[in-house]
Amino acid sequence: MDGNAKRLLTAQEVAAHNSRESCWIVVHGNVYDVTEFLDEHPGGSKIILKYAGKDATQEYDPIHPPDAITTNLKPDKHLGPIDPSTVQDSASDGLLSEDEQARLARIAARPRLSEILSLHDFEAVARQVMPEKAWAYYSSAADDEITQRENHAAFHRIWFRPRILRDVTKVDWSTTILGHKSSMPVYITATALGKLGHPDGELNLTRAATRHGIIQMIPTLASCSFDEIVDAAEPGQVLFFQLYVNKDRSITKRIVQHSEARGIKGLFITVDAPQLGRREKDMRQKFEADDPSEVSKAKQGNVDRTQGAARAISSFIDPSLNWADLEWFRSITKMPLILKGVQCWEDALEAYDRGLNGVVLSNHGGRQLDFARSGIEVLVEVAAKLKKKRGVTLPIDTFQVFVDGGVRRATDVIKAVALGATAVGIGRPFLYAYSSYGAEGIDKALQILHDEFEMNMRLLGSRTIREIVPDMVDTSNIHMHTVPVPIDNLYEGNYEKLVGAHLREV
Ligand code: 173
Repeated sequence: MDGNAKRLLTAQEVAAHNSRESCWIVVHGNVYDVTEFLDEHPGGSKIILKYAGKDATQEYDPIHPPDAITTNLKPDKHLGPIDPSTVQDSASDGLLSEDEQARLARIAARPRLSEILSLHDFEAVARQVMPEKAWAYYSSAADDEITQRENHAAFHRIWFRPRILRDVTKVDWSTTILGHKSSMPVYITATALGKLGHPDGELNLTRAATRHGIIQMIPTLASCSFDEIVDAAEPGQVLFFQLYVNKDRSITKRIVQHSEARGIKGLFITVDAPQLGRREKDMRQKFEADDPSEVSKAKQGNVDRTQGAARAISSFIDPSLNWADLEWFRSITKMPLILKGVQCWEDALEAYDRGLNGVVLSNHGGRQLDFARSGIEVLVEVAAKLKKKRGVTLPIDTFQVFVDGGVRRATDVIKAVALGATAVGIGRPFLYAYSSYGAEGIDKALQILHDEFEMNMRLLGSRTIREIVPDMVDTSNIHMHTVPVPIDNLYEGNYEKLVGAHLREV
């Protein structure tokens, strides 16, 4: 709060400032002069001007945390509270609904960051404090969400065989990914619409990646522009790029070559999403808000905004993408090419035979084909078949195998590394960390992972990543999907049950 006492403003006064020349808006009962901010708004001026002279709270909420406006606008632009008695119909004007008041109260009641102990904790907080639409978009997965839960559960079917009496005074969990240093065998994987959770969106991740020496994969459908993200990186900071292939290949060519020119060190071509899966939690939200992002540039033709955020903006993705196209990618870029979304050993070996630089064994966080197996399960068969049929023992530098999906602990990462993965992608947990606590949240999430690595490497008896070997894990049950495992309370407590259709209010 700034020191000056502010007088109450009337709705009529606010309504007079309804143009580009003088633009006031109301958010959460306070009036702001956003005239000078219009062109700085990351989501563009158009969306603000739609609410010039009016209450913008309902539009604002799904895509910004409550303090975004107060931190981004200089104090002299905070004009003061609106006089509620001058607002004709506060319900229809969207002044602080009961739900919103309750959410603000929950934000105020967040645990202190020092009380956050695991990545699960961020999810528990995010679920309660994120705007409903943002939570629905991030947390949702395909159909019955069986694969999403299996991604996590599959790690429970792998058990450790620790080694003892090794001098583990010093342990080092740093590694290299596609030849680039990483402080741990983890990278930040691509997730769309980063600003739904926080106004800085993906930049939270870019900055944290610098601070913690890890690599971020920039998504095609980031809320921030590609160049904004690259500009936010430190000189020399290694970034990868996730690519959705556009039906218009000239657009794809431009994007790929631009990313190479900007120094991107690996192109991860998404191959598990010829069509976006049905994410019913998200679809029930009817994503009608103007999207906050660069994403709009990727849209084509009539956009159906009734099917959730992702489906609304995914029509440009080319379902005709096939193996033959990969030669074209080779002809337009020298970047390492990695297929993201490989789900069986046959396709992994095909990628190997065709000279790709790697694969991500992934089912897109359970958001695509429900009942696809987890990446960690597929890793077990890929490693075995590479050995048997090609005489290759993972990990190798020329064909790196990555896994993502369901990772919540360093032990999950260590299991993947033991089985031959170079590194593991983490997506949702980092979104939840910054959506609930901003930049400090993501710092804390990475610190937790570092702490978990240190302890678990000691307890496992491996001093370096190379010393985490297949003999240290028992995967004999990995393919048995019915093996009972103890209930994982932290995970299950956060998991939001799918619900069926609601009756309309009549
Ligand atoms: O998983 C997703 O939500 C995703 O990848 C996506 C794809 C297209 C548009 C928005 C998100």
